[in-house]
Parts: sequence; structure tokens; C-alpha cells
Amino acid sequence: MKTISRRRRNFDPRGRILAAFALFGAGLAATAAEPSKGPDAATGSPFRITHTLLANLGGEHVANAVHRRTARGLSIVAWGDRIVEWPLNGLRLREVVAPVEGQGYTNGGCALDVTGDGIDEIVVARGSGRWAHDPELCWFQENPAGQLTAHVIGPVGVGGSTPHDIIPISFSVPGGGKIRGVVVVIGRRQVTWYQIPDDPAQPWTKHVIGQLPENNQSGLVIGDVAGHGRADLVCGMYWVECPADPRREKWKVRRFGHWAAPTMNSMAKLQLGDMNGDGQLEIVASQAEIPDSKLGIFSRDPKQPDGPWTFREIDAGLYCPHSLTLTDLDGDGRTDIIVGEMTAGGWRFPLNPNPRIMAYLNRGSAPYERRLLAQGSGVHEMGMLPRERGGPVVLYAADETQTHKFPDMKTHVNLWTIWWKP
Ligand SMILES: [Ca+2]
Ligand SMILES: [Ca+2]
Ligand SMILES: [Ca+2]
Repeated sequence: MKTISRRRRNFDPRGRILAAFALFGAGLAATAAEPSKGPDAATGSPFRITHTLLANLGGEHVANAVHRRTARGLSIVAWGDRIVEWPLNGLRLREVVAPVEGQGYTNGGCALDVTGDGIDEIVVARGSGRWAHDPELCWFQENPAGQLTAHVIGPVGVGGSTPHDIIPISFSVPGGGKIRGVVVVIGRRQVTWYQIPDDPAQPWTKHVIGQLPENNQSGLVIGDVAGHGRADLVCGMYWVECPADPRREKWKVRRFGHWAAPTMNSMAKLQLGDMNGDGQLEIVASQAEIPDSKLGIFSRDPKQPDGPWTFREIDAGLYCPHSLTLTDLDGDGRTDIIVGEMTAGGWRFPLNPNPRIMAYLNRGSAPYERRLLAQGSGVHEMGMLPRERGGPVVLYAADETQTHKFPDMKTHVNLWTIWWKP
């Protein structure tokens, strides 16, 4: 396709990010959060935090927000009823794909440089109505007018097969070379990946990885769990070992966690990180879709690599912590955890009167130290901008409204900039 260029465009995301930090700092008063009751540390907040309201979108549905590289620096992109974008250089909302009556976008979606020119496109599925039934997977490319043009990757399935999770994946394959694509969790059970062809405007090749043994599996993250240097997957309560050639060979599915599926406990938000500094990845997980939810770390026993993983509970009593991010917040070299709660889960639960974003500072074998970062604004699929060395943590998210149950809910898109003070 002629419109796809492989030339590298001249842009510098680092400069844009720093300019954006200056903008936040100049216009906003600091709103350092106070610790709440419970297991939080008793002393004052060690963070300096500024909050930016990007938009109040009324009853508009926003399913997810990610950041992408554009020719002019980073943007935050969100979709639900339509696709909108906030360039970090200016933060003014731009509608990049207009709404279509009766059509919605899926929870799953990601930024990915499909064309290899240094500019990220958006991969997301669209379907019928608020729940995006009968979805088709698409990628959206910025056109010269600054709007996003849709290219169809292929159908995903029928009915409620809406992908909850879509993330980029790449593989080094036998004989040399790399292949790239996205992993898609369909109907919270079938794991599939779509391979980008030489001409990405053509339909992508669909490879079915497998059906997970139980329903209600969600949350998806990629990392080298098996230690073979490959792109293993973690989804719900299972991890899936990548074969040497993911185009032709079978993936192995193994259970790592014990959160039971029938009660939706297994619908997780997941991250992979070396939480104890031993060089092996652990799975950090929260029960993303339920009230009275747990947060904890699953560790693989090197003596019993196929046996049950051990679980260390970090916190409990959370409300739909559908956001989970890892970073070293306090610069001590240990990876810390950030968790965000929703205002309303997608199921038959009461509203959360005071959704929180909390940090859990990693203190090694001592308990994690819980710190309140913000409260009052629910978050769903919270993202974190690429972090400069020694720079602040910048989090952003929309709250997913459930107006079919709570008609007065409003969608707010927020951004927080967090500095470690000491
Ligand atoms: Ca691109
Ligand atoms: Ca480890
Ligand atoms: Ca740390």
C-alpha cells in the first residue's frame, strides 16, 4: 500500500515529555495525598503529586486509554464510542475517529508501530453497540489530515467474543528474523495472535494459541517466564509457554494461580516484574473485576517449575483494581506496585464511593508500604508514560462509566504527575 512509508520521521518524544511536565507544573497546584487508614504508613506523604483533568466527557463511554508516538511527540489516545486523542504538547482533545451510531470499540487495544516508521498506530476491535459484539479487529493509521484511517485485520468472532485484552508481541524465529503482531484474548478464554504480513493493509494471519481450560480469564502480559528468552504469555490464572516457532508449534498452557473462575476472581490485571531481585520474573496480580479484591505476587518454585506457584498477599479489600503498574517509585532499586480502583465494576456491584490510586513500596521481605497517591476519581486500565531516568511517574486514565446501571456516572480523563520528595 503506497501510503505506508517506512521512512523514519524526525521527532523526539523525550523533549515532548519534558515540555509536558513543565506545562503540568506551571498550571497546577500540588495536591499531595494524605495517607488513609488501614495498613498505610503513618507519616506524611513522601510524594509530591499534581493532578490534571484532561476532560470531562459526560456520559460518553471510554473503554481504554493508551499513549502513542506521533510525528509531533506523544499523545494519549482513548476509545469507547469514538476515538479521541490528547497530544501531550497542548493537551487539547482532538476527535480522530468520529462516532458511528450503534458501533463501539473494545476494552482491548494497544499502540503499535505497525508500519515500522516510528509512528504508532492503534490496534483495537470495533463491533456492534456498547459491548462491541461481532467484533472485527482493525488498525488505525494517522492520515495527512491528522485523522485516523481504519484498516481491517480480520474478524474476531461472533456474539460476545469481544477482546478484553490486545497487546503487541514479537518473536525471533528459527532461521533468523523477527515476526510481529498482536495477541488477542477472545471471550476471556481463547488466546490468539495475529501476524502482521509484509503489506499490513492485507488481512493479518491468525494463529490460534489455544483455549484456556476455564472461562473468565483476563488480564494479559508478555515476558520470559520459562527462561528460554521467548515471549511467554500470562492470562487470567494461566501462563502459556511460547514454542521456538510460534507459527507452527504448540504452546503449553499451565496454571499458576488458584483464584477460582466461577466467581470472576480469575479476571485479573497482571504485570511481570522481578520483585525480589533474583533475576526471575514474578507475576503481580490483582482481582480486577470484583469488590473485596486481593493484590499479590505469584512466584514460581525453581525446584518444581511445573508445580503450583506460591502466593504472597500484598493487600485485600480493594474495589475492582483494574489498573496495575510496576515502577521504582522511590528510586531504591526495588520495583514498586501502583494499583487503581474503579468507580463501578462492570457487574452487579454497588458504586465505590471513594476510588483510590495507591502505591505499594517494596520493602523486600518486610511488608510492602502502602501509600495513597490520589482518591475520588476512579480509573480503568490506567497507563504510565515512558519514564525518564530520575523523572516523575506520569499516570493517566479514564474511568469506565456503567451508565446502563448508574445513569448519572460521568467519564473523567485524568493525569497525575508524581515526584518522590525526599
Ligand atoms: Ca507506524
Ligand atoms: Ca524474582
Ligand atoms: Ca522502589
